Amino acid sequence: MIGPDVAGIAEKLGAAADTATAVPQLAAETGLDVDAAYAVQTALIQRRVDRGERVVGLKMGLTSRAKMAQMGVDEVIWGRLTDVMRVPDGGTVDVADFIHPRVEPEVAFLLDRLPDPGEPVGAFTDAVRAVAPAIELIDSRFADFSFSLPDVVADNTSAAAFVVGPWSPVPDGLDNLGVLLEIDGRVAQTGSTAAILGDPRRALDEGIRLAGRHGVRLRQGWVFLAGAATAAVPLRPGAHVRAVVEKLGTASLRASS
Ligand code: OOG
Ligand code: MG
Repeated sequence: MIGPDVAGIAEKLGAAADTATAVPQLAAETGLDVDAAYAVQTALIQRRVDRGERVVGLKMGLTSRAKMAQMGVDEVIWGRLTDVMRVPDGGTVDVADFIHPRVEPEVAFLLDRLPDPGEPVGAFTDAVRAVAPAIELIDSRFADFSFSLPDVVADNTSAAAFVVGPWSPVPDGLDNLGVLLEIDGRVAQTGSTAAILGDPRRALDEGIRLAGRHGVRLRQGWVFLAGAATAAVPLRPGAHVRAVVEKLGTASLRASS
């Protein structure tokens, strides 16, 4: 049997992102399973690397029930972050660059000395040099922001842009910090870091394990987004977005009008 056209699907999803044009879901029609979807994601990232982008980190998706419920997919997934996706803290994004952008509050880790694949993570403070509040801007390339598990994996887990706030040393507990997402000074979502797999530190174990299955090893100096603590909120032109994480501070971005 001939498998799905990995290169062709990657080209289609890459072009959809480049032109900010939604495409219909494709996994069911092309027989794409989760493993083949990660192969598409790899090809999609290679396409970016070929034009000069650099992989600078890894992101987890659907690590909270709030997100699983919002998206109707109940598996933890991971995707790649590149330098071009990074927006400086307080920076501005152009909503016209995206199809239907949404923002969500996250916790970021700055990776340090990581264990070899297959070894336990050991001390979190060895593996992570610093932590920060973060905002992820997600933008599914699928129409209506609606997808199956292999669709969203192939689409690099909707990754589009991210903002990392100021780094702090790893605090004693990360497992129950209050999280707020504010839009134009109004609270849009509230949650806790406990929503992220019970403790966002667990997201790192999952990231190492799940990416390792596909031969991807996390690197020192990479940014790691542990996953949203709340549901995502549409980003409107002109909006000012702040993610506030107790003990860690604030990350912010603006959408051009
Ligand atoms: C998939 C990506 C989910 C998260 O933090 O849970 C994600 C999506 O919701 O489009 O990034
Ligand atoms: Mg996210």
